[in-house]
Amino acid sequence: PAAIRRADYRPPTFTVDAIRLEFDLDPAETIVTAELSLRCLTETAFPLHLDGEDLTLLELSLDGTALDPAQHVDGAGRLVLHELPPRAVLRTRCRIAPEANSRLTGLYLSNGIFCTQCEAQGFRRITFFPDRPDVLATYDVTVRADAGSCPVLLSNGNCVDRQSLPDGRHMARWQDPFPKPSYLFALVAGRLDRLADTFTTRSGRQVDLHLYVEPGQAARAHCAMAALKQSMAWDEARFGLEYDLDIFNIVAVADFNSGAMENKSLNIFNAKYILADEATATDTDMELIEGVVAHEYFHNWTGNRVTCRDWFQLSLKEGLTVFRDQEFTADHRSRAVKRIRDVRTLRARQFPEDAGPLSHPVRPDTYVEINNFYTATVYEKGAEVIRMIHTILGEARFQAGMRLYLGRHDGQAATCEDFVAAMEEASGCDLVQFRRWYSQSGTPRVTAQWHVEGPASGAGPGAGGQALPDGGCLVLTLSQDTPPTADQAEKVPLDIPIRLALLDGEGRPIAAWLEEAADAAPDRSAPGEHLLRLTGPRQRFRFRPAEAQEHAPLPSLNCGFSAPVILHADYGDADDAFLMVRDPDAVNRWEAGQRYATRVLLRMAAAEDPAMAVDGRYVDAFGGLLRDEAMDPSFAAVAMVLPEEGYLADQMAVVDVDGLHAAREAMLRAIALAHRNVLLGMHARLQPARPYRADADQAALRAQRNAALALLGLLTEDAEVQRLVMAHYRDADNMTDRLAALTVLAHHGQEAARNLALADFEERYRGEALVLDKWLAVQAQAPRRDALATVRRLLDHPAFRLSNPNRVYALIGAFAMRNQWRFHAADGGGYAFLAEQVKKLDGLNRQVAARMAGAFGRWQRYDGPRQNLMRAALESIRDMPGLSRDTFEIVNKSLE
Ligand code: DPP
Ligand code: ZN
Repeated sequence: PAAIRRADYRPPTFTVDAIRLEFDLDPAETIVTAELSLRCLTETAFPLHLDGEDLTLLELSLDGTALDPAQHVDGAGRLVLHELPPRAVLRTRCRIAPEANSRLTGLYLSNGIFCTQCEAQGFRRITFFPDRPDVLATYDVTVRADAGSCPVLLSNGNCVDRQSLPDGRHMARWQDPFPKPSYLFALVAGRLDRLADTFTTRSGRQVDLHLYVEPGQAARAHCAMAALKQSMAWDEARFGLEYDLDIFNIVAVADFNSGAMENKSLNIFNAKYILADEATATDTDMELIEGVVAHEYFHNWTGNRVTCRDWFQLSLKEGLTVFRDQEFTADHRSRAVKRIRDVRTLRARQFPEDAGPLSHPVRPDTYVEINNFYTATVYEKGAEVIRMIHTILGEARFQAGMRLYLGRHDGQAATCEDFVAAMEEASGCDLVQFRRWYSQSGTPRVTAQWHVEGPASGAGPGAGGQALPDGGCLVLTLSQDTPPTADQAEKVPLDIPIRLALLDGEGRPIAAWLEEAADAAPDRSAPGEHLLRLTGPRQRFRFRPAEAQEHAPLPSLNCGFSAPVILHADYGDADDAFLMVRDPDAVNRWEAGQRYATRVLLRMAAAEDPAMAVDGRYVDAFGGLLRDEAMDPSFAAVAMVLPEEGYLADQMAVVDVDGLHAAREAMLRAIALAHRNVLLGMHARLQPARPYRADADQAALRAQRNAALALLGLLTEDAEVQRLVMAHYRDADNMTDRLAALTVLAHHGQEAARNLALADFEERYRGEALVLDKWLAVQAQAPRRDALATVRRLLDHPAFRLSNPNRVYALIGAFAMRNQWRFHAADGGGYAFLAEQVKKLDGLNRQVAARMAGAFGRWQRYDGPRQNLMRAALESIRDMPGLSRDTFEIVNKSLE
């Protein structure tokens, strides 16, 4: 399959001003009639190709003259017109088969509900069309279906007509006044229950909010509805952006490839990101639901009103909208903890992507299959790029830039360059070098060194290297380099915004002047904080404290994770032990603990017997965290989690799978043993209110208490602790607590307790597909020697279905991506299993297959025997006859 290049972009030769669509819905044979008002944009526009895929063209006419369908469809399935007047009306009648559509793109059936997914290129599976985001048309859509099986008929925009038809059918007609690209088209028809509410915008528009779910599920839609209203209010308050129609619909379906889709006024969601109540969803699920509902709603401006010129610009809408949803969550939950979670996600998913065979810039230059580019780089790193612009400009100037960008490009298909240009113009800030973040792949490494200089000499360490006398200064040297990546050998220096503070011996920020501050933007964050811009390969910054200091100041660098870089700094264990309790920047306080743990765990993994090499000083430092009762519980909960095995693996030249696992388990056990009573006390003290309340404060208490439980759970032979875990499971009045205890029991419990809990959970939630996904995932992630055998057995469980993406991610994905120890078992069983599943999936749902194949991406980082096994697995996939373009691209790049 041929690669598509950004450099080859050409504007369309024809556009479609308006499209009228008529659907006669039927599971096996749906008839789609389309009338396109075509308009020529250039002198020579022929031949015109309209995209089409898996369509049977029944009739074709141009300006009322019938044409022979057989003469106008080429070998690639496209509709070809050799001659056209400058304006023409093209009418097509096509047949499609929704019930045979297992790829879940285009028009398909989910539990008997007709629904669509058109991003990125699904519309061509519905009708012939220039299926590219820079062709914007108005849509007029008539849907006809059986009234009994499809009482609800929805499309974008406003409903303008609704009538009964003969033969038990009925119709609805929808018109969307906003011109939109085809990827934002949506249609839903089926039997659905509705939760209704309203929202009045600040200019007084009353908007009907309708949330559609499978019958009987409406009571579980309240969390999503509340999130929607909160999002609408927040976007007005923080970004000044209002909703623009009188109706906003959300539909939740069971079978969906991604999280959700922002179709104009008719968002379609994976039910996983809508349905929640305390009995079936955890606090984390609810936070995710809020975030996804917000994300899709925010797309109405950043994505829909201003869309992307081409798919290389995907981050224009995704990076920006992720930034917006992150800020939404930060503004009404704990900002620091939200940031820590996002940093963790970035490191777990994006840094490895940048360092592996699938690396690509935020704005890619080439792709084979666009669906493979809905990546952590485009989304999460894209959001980091927006966040850095926000950091450099500050909120007020950033918002001015947003107003200019949206005002200038409203109704258009824009580029990343358009966005940066607007930010630059509105703020007066120079972003010339900064633009490289869009074009350069790879994670920059920033190295920091510092020393004290005395007043007289101006060189060498200050008195004794410790104190900083009057007139002395702290010299900080920052250097950057980006290692070559699979897609780009040459790298250039980036414009990296580094927030930092200098801390005194008590951890308080010192007031200091930055000398030679030419590159520094004015300070605008916390007092004593500085914002540096590292633009060259190596720069020195001299800070002169306002007063003499008894101790050499300790820099707290990259506060709030101001730049998505890998920081190598001069910190030792003692510095980190200090910073993990004293750093006033919560993100860096967490960071210090993680850095310290990482160092200790890597040392342990390298030892002959990791369990014998436990670092007692780290265990003590961890105790300091646990005993700090003043600590915000939501922060404590994240600070009590050791770096994951996958992250630790990324820090090694050659991954030591077994050593890392042994080291981490040994450290967890040592912490639990040493601090057993503190943890028991924490578990007893942090009793959330009963009955259950979902709010953030209560969720934080549960999170910290469950973090204590998870540590205690390592004490498998401690009868008192094990009774406590069982009681925690049994007495839970919500899913957060029940799942926390189930996880402890399934991962570390003794056989009898483990089986009891797993059987109870299975029985209790029989028929609750989304809850049983958790049950599948817990078992797939178990650090147990029999994990693969269990996963294989669960493939035959009635709760599992290979055709449903959520089931696949819960079982196969959890095993391959979140059970590093077992997936990478030395016998290669995990690899053979994944290859088998990818091959089965590819014929069913190529997007999901390609995503699963990505789990092999890091194969070159393992030892020789494992590399051979993974390469063989990849080759066996690549050589499968009829392999999809999607999976081929991932596998082939991995092998290159
Ligand atoms: N555009 C979607 C989203 O990220 C992806 N399906 O919201
Ligand atoms: Zn999005």
